[in-house]
Amino acid sequence: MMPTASMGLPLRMLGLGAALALIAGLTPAPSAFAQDGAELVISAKDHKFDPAELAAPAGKPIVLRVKNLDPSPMEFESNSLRVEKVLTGNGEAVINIRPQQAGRYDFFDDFHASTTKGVLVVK
Ligand SMILES: [Cu+2]
Repeated sequence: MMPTASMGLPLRMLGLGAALALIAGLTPAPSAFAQDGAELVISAKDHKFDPAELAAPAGKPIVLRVKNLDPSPMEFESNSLRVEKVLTGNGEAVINIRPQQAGRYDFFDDFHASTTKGVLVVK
């Protein structure tokens, strides 16, 4: 019994460490992943993106942090980037985008598609 019990604790601690590492990866501090690419932040308020235009380097992974500052849910969506993510009211999400070629990539809030639009410029 004793060897099993004493081995169980380090395993649980390892699990906690991995969980903390995951949480740490969601903080604004630059992660190893972001150092290779770009980390961008965008918010939506009164159903408008701020900023409405984002810029990122071509050929590098992009980490996009989306903050919904409105009390109603939104869906961050881009057909060209193949991204679709629902956010709760006042919710936040981190979206990992694959390296892209230079170009303009439209995105929008699919729940408010006529008012909430933006573009990611990759160059
Ligand atoms: Cu959608």
